[in-house]
Parts: sequence; structure tokens; C-alpha cells
Amino acid sequence: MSISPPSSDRSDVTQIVVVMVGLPARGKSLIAGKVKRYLRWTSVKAEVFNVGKYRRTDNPHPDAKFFDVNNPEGEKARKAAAEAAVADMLKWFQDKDNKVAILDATNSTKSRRKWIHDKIMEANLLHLFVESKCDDEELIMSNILEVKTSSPDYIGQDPEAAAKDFRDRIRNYEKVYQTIDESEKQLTYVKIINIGARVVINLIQDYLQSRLVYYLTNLHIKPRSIWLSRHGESEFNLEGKIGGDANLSERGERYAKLLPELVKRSGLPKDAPLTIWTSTLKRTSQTAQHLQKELGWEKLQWKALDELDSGVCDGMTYQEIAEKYPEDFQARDDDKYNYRYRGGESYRDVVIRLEPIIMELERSENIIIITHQAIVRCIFAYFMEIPQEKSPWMEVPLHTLMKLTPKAYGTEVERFKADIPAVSTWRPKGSTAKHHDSISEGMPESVVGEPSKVGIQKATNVNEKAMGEVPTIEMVGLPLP
Ligand SMILES: *[C@@H]1O[C@H](CO)[C@@H](O)[C@H](O)[C@H]1NC(C)=O
Ligand SMILES: CC(=O)N[C@H]1CO[C@H](CO)[C@@H](O)[C@@H]1O
Repeated sequence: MSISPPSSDRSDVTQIVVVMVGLPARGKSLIAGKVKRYLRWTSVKAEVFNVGKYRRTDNPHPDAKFFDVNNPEGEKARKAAAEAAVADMLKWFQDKDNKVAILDATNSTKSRRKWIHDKIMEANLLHLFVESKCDDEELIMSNILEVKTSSPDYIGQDPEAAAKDFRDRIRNYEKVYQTIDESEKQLTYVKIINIGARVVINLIQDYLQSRLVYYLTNLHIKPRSIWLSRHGESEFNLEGKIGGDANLSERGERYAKLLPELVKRSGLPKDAPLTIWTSTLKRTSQTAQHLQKELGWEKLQWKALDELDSGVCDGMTYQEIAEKYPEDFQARDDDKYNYRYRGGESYRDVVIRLEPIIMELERSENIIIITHQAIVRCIFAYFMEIPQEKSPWMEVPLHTLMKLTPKAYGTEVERFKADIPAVSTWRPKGSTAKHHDSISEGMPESVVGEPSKVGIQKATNVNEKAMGEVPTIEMVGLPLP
């Protein structure tokens, strides 16, 4: 049996409270959400405790007056919300498997930071204050525009009025705001100024703290997208074989030729550079070659983007694996995330080797990644917060381009499907090992060929709220001109 233990032992990880500090519209909730998502992706149990959410229970649509420091009613309600959030958080830490709580509140004064610091020390937890400080008006305005259109506080309200109210709310906080300074050098903190333009780090002691700081200092909020695609259909795909380093099939070649058009149709940022990342395997380079030639983008090859290593099963069909290693076949169905191929890798192993890719992706702007099924699943799971028991089973069809656009309250996904048939390599849990050599979507061969005749289908959905659900998407026809 080849069920592997988790390859990195994280039981030694201490329990940490990450306390967000900063004025509204400085991206605190965005950072809090991302930290949670990143940690969960690496199997660290994390939760966000959002003071605003507790406060919202009683005051669903407060106006700026509510946030006035001179309004005792509002002050009382905010204090009660913070206390409720902290109480819930401390209860959550009683389960020693829970590792990182992210307290998302304003905590804009020294005395408030002292209050929370004392609470954390009392409970024997580590802490990390994360201040997002920003005086770049343009950054703040673009953040307000995002928030006012998507914040639960402003659902169903006039956007202009919402933006004005939000600016007033910020002014009320500005009156009392105190940035973290030298007088607080007993605190462990990272201060991120103008979203990474400058960073101040103080008193990091723990391994997980330093990993968090590294992650946080790589983040930026410039608008950008990430395109994700599997390679075009390969010779091995046609034969139902896994692994290997095969060439593209003739249909895979057609996908490679269509890809520049598909990417253009998905909406390219104006004048923004784009970089192509592929694995070191031929089928991804071949898929990227027309993109590189026609659009002149730089291309980088990453070993870390190579397909999940199937060890002794490399080059076999699922049917052959089921016959030769029936126990393994069953074990993989039972726990696909943790199952490690003999002499190969598990999904858990892949996530660990993809961590540098995620760090690099966070630092980067527009990237198009041409990679493999298991790798697409892991990267997609990071952005969409797909849980480990679901991500390895996600259907990632060939000849489909995904465009992921990070937004303040989630990641927007659009799919562009090239109507070039390909075999389906998807094997649902518990199914037989039979190779699906039927042509997907039943597209008649006759419409396929010249790129100008090839349809592109587009579908959009926004996730992150729908956590735990693998997004299912309806395709909408969008023919090329
Ligand atoms: C892949 O394609 C190259 C170039 O067209 C060819 O030389 C090579 O033999 C092919 N490899 C296989 C395994 O078919
Ligand atoms: C833990 C915590 O939330 N501390 C302070 C954060 O800010 C609120 C008000 O916004 C204070 O009431 C809390 O004491």
C-alpha cells in the first residue's frame, strides 16, 4: 500500500493570531482572506474572524455616523462586536489542530492593540500584527470602488452614495488612527506600506510567522489576470496513457494554433506585459509555441509545473494500472489527495513543490500558465479555495482556457472553450478504468479546422463564497466573428 504520511510534518506548528491593522479600504479583508486561503491550501487550519461581520448582525447597513468615534452608541456596538469575535476566536483555538486565526478589525489605536495583545498573551498564543498602511490616493480610490460595489454593507445601494458614505467612514477612523511605531517594539509585526512599496518587519521568532511574512510581502493588488490551460491533446492522451513526454496530437496542434486567438478573445490588459510559463515537458512547450511566436511574449519553463509523477505507472493506461496494481487503484480512489504513486508523487507532494510557484504568481502580474491536469487542479484549488477531498477530482477538460481575475471579494473565473474535440481524460471517483475515447461535446468534425470557423465558448462565475463546491459552469456560445 502506498498511502503516504503527510510529507511535511506540521504538528509542531504553533497557534498564531494574525491581527489586521489599518484604515478601511487598505485591503485588510483582502489580505485576511488570502492568508486563510494560502494556509488552508498548505494544510494549515486557518479561520478569519471578521469583527465587521459580528457588528453587521445588529447593524446590517450602518452609515458613516455609526463609525464616528464621538458616537457612543456606535462605539459600544463596535466594542461588543470585537469582544464577541475575540471570544469566538479563543474558543476556536481550544482545538489544537486549529493553527492560525486572522482577526480582521480596524484596531487603529495603540490602546486597542495593547488590549488584543494582552488577550493573546493570556491565552498563550503567538501573534503577528499586520498593518496595511497606504497614503497613495489612487490605490485607496480603486480599493473603495471595488469595495463599494461588492461589500455586504452596501448591497442594493446606490454606488455613488455608497462611495461617499465610505469615504466619510474612513475620515472618522483617520481622526483616531495611530500607525504601529517604535513605542510598540514588543509586538511582532509586519508593516506593509503602499501595498509592498516598503515593508517593516519586527521581532519574527517562529517558522510559520516568517513564512506568513514572506507571503504577505509578496502580495500586490494591481489589477491582473492569470490564464490557465492544460497542454493541447497529446499522443499519450489519445492512447489513454498517463505521464510520459509525448508530442501533441494533430488536434492538440490545432489547439496550440488557436490559443493566441483564444487568449486575445478572453480580453487582454492594455499595454500590460504578459509572460508564459510552461512545464519542462514537450507537450506544454508545443502548446505555447504559437503564443510565443505570434504575440512575442517571454516564456519561462518550470520543473515545478511538470505533471504529477506517476512513478512506476508512468506510461500506463488506467486499465493497465487497475490490472497490475489493483490495491493501488483502490487506494487512490479512497484518498486521492494523499495517495502517492509507487516511486512517484501524491497531490499533497505536488502542492508542496508548487508553493514557490504560488509565491512567484503573487509577486507577478499577467501570467499565462500552460501545464498539466493535476497541476491545473492544484493551482485552481489555491485560487478558488477548493477543499482537498474535491480538488483532485475536478474535471479540467482539454482545449479550454481559464482566466482567473482576483477581485476584492473573490476570484472571478471565465472559461473559454475551443471547439476542437479532444479525448476526455477525466475519470470520476469510483468509475472503471475504461478509457474515454469518445469525442467530447460531440462537435461535428466539419466545423473544426480553420481558426476563423472555430467557435469559442465563454462562461463566467465568481467563487470564494461558494466554498466547498466545485464550481459547475454552464457554457454559453460565443462564436468568433
Ligand atoms: C515528436 O516530434 C518530433 C518532431 O516532430 C519527432 O522528431 C519525434 O520523433 C516525435 N516523438 C515521438 C515520440 O513521436
Ligand atoms: C481584538 C480587537 O478587535 N481589538 C480592537 C479592534 O478594534 C475594535 C474597534 O474597531 C476595538 O473595539 C477592539 O478592542
